Amino acid sequence: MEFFESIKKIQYEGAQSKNMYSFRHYNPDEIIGGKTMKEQLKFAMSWWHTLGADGTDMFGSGTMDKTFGGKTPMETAKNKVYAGFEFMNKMGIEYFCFHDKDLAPEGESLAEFQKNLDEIVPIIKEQMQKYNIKLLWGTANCFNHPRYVHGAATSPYADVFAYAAAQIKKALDITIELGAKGYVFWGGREGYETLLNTDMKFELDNMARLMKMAVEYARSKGYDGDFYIEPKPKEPTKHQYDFDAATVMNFLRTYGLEKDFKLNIEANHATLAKHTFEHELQIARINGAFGSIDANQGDEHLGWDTDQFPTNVYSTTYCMLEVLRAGGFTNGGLNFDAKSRRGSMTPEDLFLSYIAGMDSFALGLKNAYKIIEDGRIDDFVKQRYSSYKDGIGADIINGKAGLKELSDYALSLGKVDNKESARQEYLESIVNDILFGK
Ligand code: XUL
Ligand code: CO
Repeated sequence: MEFFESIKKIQYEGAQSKNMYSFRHYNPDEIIGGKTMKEQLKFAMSWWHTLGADGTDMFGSGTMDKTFGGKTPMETAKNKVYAGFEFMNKMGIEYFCFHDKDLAPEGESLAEFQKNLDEIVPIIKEQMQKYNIKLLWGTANCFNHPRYVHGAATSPYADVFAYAAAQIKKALDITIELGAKGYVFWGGREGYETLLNTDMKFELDNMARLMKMAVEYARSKGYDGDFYIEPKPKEPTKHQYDFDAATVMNFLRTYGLEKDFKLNIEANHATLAKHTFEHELQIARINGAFGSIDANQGDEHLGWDTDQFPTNVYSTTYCMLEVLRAGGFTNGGLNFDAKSRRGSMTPEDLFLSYIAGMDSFALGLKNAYKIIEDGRIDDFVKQRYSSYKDGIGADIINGKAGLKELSDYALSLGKVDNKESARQEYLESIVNDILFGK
């Protein structure tokens, strides 16, 4: 059965094409920076948005039919598998990501949920082999059900902690079974609404405990991939413990988890934390924790997580600059944690949305590579710090000069003025010339 009959496989046609059901910029086999675009970008489909999100929002019900013809929850779950693989195949997407709950209905009990998963996972495995599509990462949804109202690992109630542990164990089993090299923790309810009822230290300790258990369990099953934390400052809780990349790094080091964990950086989460996407990526990179990316964008006028498809090419350019500087993806990739707008409700919109996102990232990759090749920005930065290359600067770096020596040196200098320009506008113009100059 074909679910998207009106759509043929999306092909690269080049920038001159006016066919919006083609890639104008993403040419999977074109080499950029020594690798094919496909290898550099490692696009992944998010199961939840793509096959699940039906346009429901705080004020209205769904505008899209995501049952894929299923008459029962299990039939829908099975049809989603076939629809999802048809979609990925037509888009030329080679990876996907899931939450346990996206794949199969929870039913009436944990045992029933696990039984349902055991029925669906072999179908997914068979489709993965058929289309040569891989799993980028798996995760457990420990935030949606009312039992998680006060948290999962950070719940004050031990039974809830145990339930989350059971979900994570099963999600890890599936992730390992399907051969992924990534497992994500996004702490949707791991935060607080008010400190008046919260023991923050206890909750943070428990969050680390559950992560340690996950690492120990997965490693005992031979899993050699990465674990990721996905930072987000707020929403759904008022304050989330995984606030931003720097906060998460501190958490990982405090609890000795930094060897097993990297970061999964999401664009819209960065902006909610009042950071740029590239800031969060750079924090991950300079801490040796660059892992994977949830590709989307927020709306600068709205203070919540809109999960829009990324079309801002400056943002994809600065993102890909960070990815290239990090040496590219290893186990991670670009997962479209993005949904078509509530008003973009047809199946065609799903394709158009993904094409828009993939083409925007293809442009970002090409631009980022050009910026590196051009070299003027990197040279400027290098030059800006060149006073540390020799003389007193080198003594500071090599530990040869302490406060006493520096004080003596400074006294010998007389007046110290700093008239060096930071040249921000000049650098922004270089970026524009590279992006838009002929
Ligand atoms: C929520 C979010 C999640 C994670 C996975 O804001 O980004 O979908 O990516 O749980
Ligand atoms: Co995400």
